[in-house]
Amino acid sequence: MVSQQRVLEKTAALKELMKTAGLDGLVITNNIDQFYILGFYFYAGETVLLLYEGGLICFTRQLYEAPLKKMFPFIEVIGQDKERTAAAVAAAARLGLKRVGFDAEKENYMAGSLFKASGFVETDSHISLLRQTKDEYELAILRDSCRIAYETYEYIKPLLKTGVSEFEVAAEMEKFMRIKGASATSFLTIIAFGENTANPHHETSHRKLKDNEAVLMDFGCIYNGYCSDITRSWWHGDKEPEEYTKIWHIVDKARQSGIAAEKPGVAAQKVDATARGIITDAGYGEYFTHRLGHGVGMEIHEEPCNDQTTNAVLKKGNVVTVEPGIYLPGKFGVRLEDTTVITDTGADILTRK
Ligand SMILES: [Mn+2]
Repeated sequence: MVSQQRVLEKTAALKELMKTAGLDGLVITNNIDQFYILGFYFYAGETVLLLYEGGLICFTRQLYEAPLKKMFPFIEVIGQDKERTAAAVAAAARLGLKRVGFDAEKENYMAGSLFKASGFVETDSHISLLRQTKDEYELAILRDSCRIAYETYEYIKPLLKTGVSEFEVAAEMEKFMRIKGASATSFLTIIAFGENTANPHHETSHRKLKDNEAVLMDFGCIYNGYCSDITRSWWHGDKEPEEYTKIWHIVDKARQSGIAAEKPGVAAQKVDATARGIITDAGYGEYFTHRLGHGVGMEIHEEPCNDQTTNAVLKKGNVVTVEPGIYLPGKFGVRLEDTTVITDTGADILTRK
């Protein structure tokens, strides 16, 4: 539950951005953005928020009206089961708002067309910008979310026996995370055995684990609304091929170098280049086929991203993954991933105990 104080802080920060953009109103229709502002989880399409200098109006389903009024006495809550987008447009006119923005990137075609026809203007993703920098409240939750993911790895690793299927392992891990308080997985759990580890986005299957083959798991949970993301790879059995050991250590060095390169003021592109350089110099550059990492928060993929094309510069409070990999088609692959937070002087690993 988010405090009323925090709602006021978030809306104040958003109003500052609105002022800079010359807006006297903003409609918020994305349910994750709404969760960020109110700490209340609406499903997609249920709610329209209208923020303006004088207040915040929430057009939502009838059934939420009473609980929301109780939670947020300073918000106007209007419960109606239809035409909420039109109601927000009418309210903006009634309030005499001159320049109301909507987040064009996140809007669906129907609502966006109505907003445009009503004179609303397309704006940048102001809330996405705010969401990039995590405050102490959010970091405390992200630490818990990432710790649960790490503990799941520690729990499952000794349970991996020859003959178990990828689906069985995924189910056991997901149950463990739920019991720890997670509401869901943050994406589809990836469990890969043998040659499946060479596919970076393998779809978990009925494939059974054999003696002496590679294991890769990439997973995370949503805990109090915030995602975690971790990947671990190891060899199952006592006949680990030399090449597997070799690429594991290269990837681990790339992971450590990437994290060591992270600090405020550093270009995210440089973090990617640092880790990628380790793999390229070792002769495996063509087998590292994806970006180094991505932001993590209320969604599993957010800005900023550690990749080769970004203009992002890392800031204190960004939460980003570092996940280098080497994938040898038909043989095996290794990916090692930690979720990290940018601090005053560097980066801390969150996916640990
Ligand atoms: Mn990831």
